[in-house]
Amino acid sequence: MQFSRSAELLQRARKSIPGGVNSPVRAFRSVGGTPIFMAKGEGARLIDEDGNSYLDYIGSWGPLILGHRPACVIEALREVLEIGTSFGAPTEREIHLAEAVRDAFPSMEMVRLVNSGTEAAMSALRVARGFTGRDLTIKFEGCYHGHVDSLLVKAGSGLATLGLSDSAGVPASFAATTISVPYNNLAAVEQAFVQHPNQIACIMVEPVAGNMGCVPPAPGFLAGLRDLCTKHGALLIFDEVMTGFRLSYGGAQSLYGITPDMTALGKIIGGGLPIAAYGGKAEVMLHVAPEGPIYQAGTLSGNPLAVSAGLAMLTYLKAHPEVYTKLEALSARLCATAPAGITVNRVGSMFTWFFTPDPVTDYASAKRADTKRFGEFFHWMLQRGVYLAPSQFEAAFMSAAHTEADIDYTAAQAQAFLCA
Ligand code: HOZ
Repeated sequence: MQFSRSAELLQRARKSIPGGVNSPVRAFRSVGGTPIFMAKGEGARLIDEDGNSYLDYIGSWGPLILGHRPACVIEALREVLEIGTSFGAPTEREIHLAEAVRDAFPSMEMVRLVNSGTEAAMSALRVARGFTGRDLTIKFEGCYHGHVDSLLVKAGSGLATLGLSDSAGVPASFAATTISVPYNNLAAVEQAFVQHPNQIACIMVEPVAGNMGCVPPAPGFLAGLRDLCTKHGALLIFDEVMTGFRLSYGGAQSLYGITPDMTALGKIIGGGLPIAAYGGKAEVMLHVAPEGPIYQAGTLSGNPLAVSAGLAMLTYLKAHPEVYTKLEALSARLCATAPAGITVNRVGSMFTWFFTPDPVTDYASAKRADTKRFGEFFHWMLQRGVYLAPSQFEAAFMSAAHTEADIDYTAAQAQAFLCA
């Protein structure tokens, strides 16, 4: 495979965009080589600027649960173009989307639409602080909640990929409001509550971690967080930006039967366009401006373009529960082929091949993976037309546009690498 056009574009991009990319993981820094510039997506495939075709297991980092350009979303976008793209004023379709979210996530009695997962997490955090009158947050090492200042502490995703534990530019006083503890470690959470009585506003957690690679919650972990929050008067916030509408229509909270106080959503609720949401109990959300004193706003929030795409996606998913059966079957088929020396973590259609023989249950165990070997694997697969996340510390995502033949091809390429 040739990547000469991508290489050329990178040279040009680096002159006007830091690193030539608009989000750091895309730069291939931890796997080496040149990021691939994409020209087109169709179904389960991406075509790059050199004309190479790939089976796509990134799916725009999660939202493309139906693959690229699903007919329902494209049709909705065509229709809305006749009406307008952004009014900065309320529209009826925003109500429909908020109702669809409430219907799928009964814990979200009230919903506010925003534009990205970062905004959703940041806003939920502010609301938790404003509502409780407390300043501290518990988060988990290796979890990532967007590039919110105070949450860039031992964060996963891009920071993990680049080997950074914190970001420059975050004042120490902001970082000091975050207590970071190991994922799946209830004792550490309990200790934090004991050490900071009546100061912890919330626990922010990815109910299935996707940003240190895929790491499932241990049995009892989420229920334990729920109990601790209730006991100590803190809010439990589920960051379901990745898991919402993916692990099931009602997300991880429906899958595991846990009711958080607040939820952040993104990715799928935009059907591939930028939109996100946060919400929770009405008694909490009624503290958000203009009803209450916690300020949060946005010109593009609820714009008709993204709302229409999201609504089309959610409507389709609700009407087609067989999508989830298919995703489960395809993902199980692919992950069943895990060879010796590799640990495969999977929940539904999110999964990671960790290059370590040992269980991966938290950030420390994820970091024991052989990232050099992962980089070799990544390029082997790329050369054979399989596009994986260019980082050991990201999840792979299956789409309903993948076929059994795609899965068998992917599995065969992976086996060939591991047996070579
Ligand atoms: N940090 C994002 C995934 N966890 C990657 C975003 C992107 O590069 O688009």
